[in-house]
Amino acid sequence: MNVEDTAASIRDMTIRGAGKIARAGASALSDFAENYRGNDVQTFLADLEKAKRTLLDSRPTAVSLWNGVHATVRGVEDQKDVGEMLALIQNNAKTFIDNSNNAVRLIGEIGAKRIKDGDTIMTTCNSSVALGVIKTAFRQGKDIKVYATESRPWRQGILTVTDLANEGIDTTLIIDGAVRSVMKKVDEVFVGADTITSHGALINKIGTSQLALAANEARVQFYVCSETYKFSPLTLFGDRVTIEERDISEVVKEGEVPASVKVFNPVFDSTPAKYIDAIITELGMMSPGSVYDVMVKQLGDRIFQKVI
Ligand code: RI2
Repeated sequence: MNVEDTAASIRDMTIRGAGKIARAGASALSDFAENYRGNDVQTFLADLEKAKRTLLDSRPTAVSLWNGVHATVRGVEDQKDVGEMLALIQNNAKTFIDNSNNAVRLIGEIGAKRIKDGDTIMTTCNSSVALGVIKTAFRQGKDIKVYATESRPWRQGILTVTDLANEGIDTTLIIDGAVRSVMKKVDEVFVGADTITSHGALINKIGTSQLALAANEARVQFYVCSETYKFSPLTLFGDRVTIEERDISEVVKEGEVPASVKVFNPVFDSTPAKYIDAIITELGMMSPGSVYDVMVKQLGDRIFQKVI
């Protein structure tokens, strides 16, 4: 798919989920490189910059997209001609996508070990990584039950319960307001991530922080399932994560409330590190306090380059 169509599909959420939009961004740049005709280096770099911007502007919150796009163009300026640049972009994109898929599989295997036979689990929204953990545990023969929140306003919970039920898992859909009440029955919570900051805060679907608070109150383990490309290098340098606000038509129909009523539709929230028991990554299970070290190690010398 070309860059503009990919960006439009990410914006209107036809392509959604933090991992998926990152892979889609990498794939769009790979297609851009494959179809590029021209051999002037400066023109190509300007066209590439425009393509990057189009993708990055599609949705602001999930740093996975930023990391996927930047991993795909890494090293381009060190190549000697456009041909080498195009080959590098396609190669980088393939590496990023392969590593991403592999990370999701590894997290499934690591996370599944936290689930015991007979456990009841809660999840929110529709995280392919958290669902990978739950499905891996089920495929290992563990008898589990899952409560999934509806996740207004987009109701991604419908996708989640459909996926789990198709797998044969005992699945119950609850409305978002039922989280605290149902938490009494739950053994572990598994959620995904859109971004994790350098100080270990989780940015995920709106309502996740309420889930974490309710889990903390009930002494239920709260696990975040996240590939390390959801760790935000931008936050190392003090940047705040932009919380996406979407159109109010996602919340109310036209004319449903008096015109004087304001409607606010933030679609992500922040869960402080102190409410997170562990982050399950492809590098293993870690505390939120380890995020800084992992990020610095992964960035290596690039930490001295301009990342903003
Ligand atoms: P995976 C989703 O965002 C949810 O917030 C979910 O937890 C997160 O991406 C991670 O998804 P949205 O695109 O990468 O529905 O685990 O707004 O699939």
